[in-house]
Amino acid sequence: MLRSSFTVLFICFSLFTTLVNAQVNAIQNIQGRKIQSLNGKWNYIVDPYENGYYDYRHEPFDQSKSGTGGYFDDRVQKDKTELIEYNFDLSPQMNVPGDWNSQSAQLSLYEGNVWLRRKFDARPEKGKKYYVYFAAVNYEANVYLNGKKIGTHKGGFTPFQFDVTSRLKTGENTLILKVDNTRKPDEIPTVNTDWWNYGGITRDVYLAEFPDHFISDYKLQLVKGNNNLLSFSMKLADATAGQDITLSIPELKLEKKYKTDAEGKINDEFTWNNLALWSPESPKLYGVNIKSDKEDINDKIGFRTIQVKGDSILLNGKNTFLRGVSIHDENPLLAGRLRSEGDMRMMLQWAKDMNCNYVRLAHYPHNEEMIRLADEMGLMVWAEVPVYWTISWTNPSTYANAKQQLTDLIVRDKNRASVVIWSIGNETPLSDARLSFMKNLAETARTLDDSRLVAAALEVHRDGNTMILNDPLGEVIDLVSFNEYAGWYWGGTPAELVKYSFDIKYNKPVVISEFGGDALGGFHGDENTRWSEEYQEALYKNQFSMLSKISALRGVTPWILADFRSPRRQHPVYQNFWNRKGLISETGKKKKAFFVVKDFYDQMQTKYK
Ligand code: GCB
Repeated sequence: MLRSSFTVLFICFSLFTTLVNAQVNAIQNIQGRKIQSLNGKWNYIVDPYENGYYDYRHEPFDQSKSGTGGYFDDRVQKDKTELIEYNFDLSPQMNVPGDWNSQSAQLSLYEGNVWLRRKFDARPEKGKKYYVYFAAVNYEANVYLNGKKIGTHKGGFTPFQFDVTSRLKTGENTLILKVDNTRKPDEIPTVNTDWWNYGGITRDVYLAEFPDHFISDYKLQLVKGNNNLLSFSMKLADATAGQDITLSIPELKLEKKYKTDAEGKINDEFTWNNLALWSPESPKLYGVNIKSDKEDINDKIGFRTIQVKGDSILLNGKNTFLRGVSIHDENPLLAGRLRSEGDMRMMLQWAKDMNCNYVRLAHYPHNEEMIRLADEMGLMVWAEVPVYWTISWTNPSTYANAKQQLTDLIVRDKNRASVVIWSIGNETPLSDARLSFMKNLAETARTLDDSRLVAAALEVHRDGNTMILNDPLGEVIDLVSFNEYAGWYWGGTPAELVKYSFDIKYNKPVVISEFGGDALGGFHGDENTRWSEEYQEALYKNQFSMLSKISALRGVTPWILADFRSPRRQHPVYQNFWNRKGLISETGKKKKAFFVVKDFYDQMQTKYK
């Protein structure tokens, strides 16, 4: 008897946790859906001891018998005898989207828990489905609607949503999040990085309305290596057979009619001959429409192929050099995450000013809007997940988390022509455990999307004046992509760089994913004076001479477009919590090295015409 009630209890608990955590991959093209923005001013409470989450015996309130007692109750004092030790109404407000570190001096270095609350009105209609959608929350979110938990999510840069159909009220609703950006060893990323750990609801929040059997996911892209063969797949949120679906591109007078299969899916490949292909020189996007009897979704999609042949990278079949730069998701002028189209445009325009045709969006998924802008502005993209440095390679839940983040990135951006490379990590130290972790990620990427390249930023090892690239992961990925900091962390003065050569084990296109050195904008000296613009300028000139010895060199993404904040960078004069490797300073001024890169790119553009 006792045993069976335990079993029942266990089943109930499992059911509860599954319901609470039920999370499918994020819905494709959220901007193209019926959405209500929940951005704006949110009230917040800083909660370093998680007082609003645990009782004094450290039991979570939301798992207690009553399921109440936490800040998610959003209580206010009803009479003067009542004891309530928090009050959202009287608490300060911050902007969402927005990291908390750049919105309050008190929170600049804060890592921990903050509660955020937004009230909103809704008019739910019968027969419709409703989701709250978060484009990104860093790092762990516990989400409550009208006092009840609707889900939890980990991972600071990818979108997620929860079904709130049964919880949404007509009239006023209260959405509350506990956001925790504490760094932890088993998470992705781990405790050790070189960027600011911006916490909060850093990207858009929406309430989205859907009909029954809505189109949750779709992909329309060219098949690898074939400039005329389109592949179209589509999936309904539930397995409904026989639904009519029309795919059309009015500009091409292309119209295709389908019926969903038993799983609610469509998979098709068809030839189309007069496509104007997407490229940085001509970033052509087509208006694409996908219609069911209940939905009408518009998107803008470009078509191009990307592949590797021997040591060449072929874009639409044409030999290409990736004239790139690395970028963090941070506005140096405001010292916070990029949060508007203007912020993103500024960064990508700076890259274009340097004559880039390519950007490395390091070290984690950037905003979907950033990728859409790259589509529109004509920049190829290396998109990455934060599998960075020392990950817990043997922990299965760490792997599951990395895989989920990679999946969410690919699902979100697989229709963007600009994305040509999925990067599965950066500078991960050699070991067997790491190799199998990374191989599995590479396989995941290829299974989800076989139309792009898979890469990772590897490391070189030195033997005398030779830089050796023999990381076994090089066998698995499509590029020989690696970081090297000759002339900064090792290797003497910039003038000495020319003595180094490379020993690269793999016959694949070489793409240098990072190199560079720091310069404090406006600080001048001779070319041997560390931190001066002249040192950085000489380092870049000599790097380009050194790298030109690699016959298979097919691209570079110097580190980095703009100075960025990092708690690792502590020199009080030159750094002050800023990594100064930017080609553009914290005040937006182009440093001397910027023009060295531009010159090199002008030459490469002519060479690869
Ligand atoms: C690296 C890392 C990058 C750092 C950079 C540096 O190798 O990949 O995240 O910021 O070096 O400045 O040291």
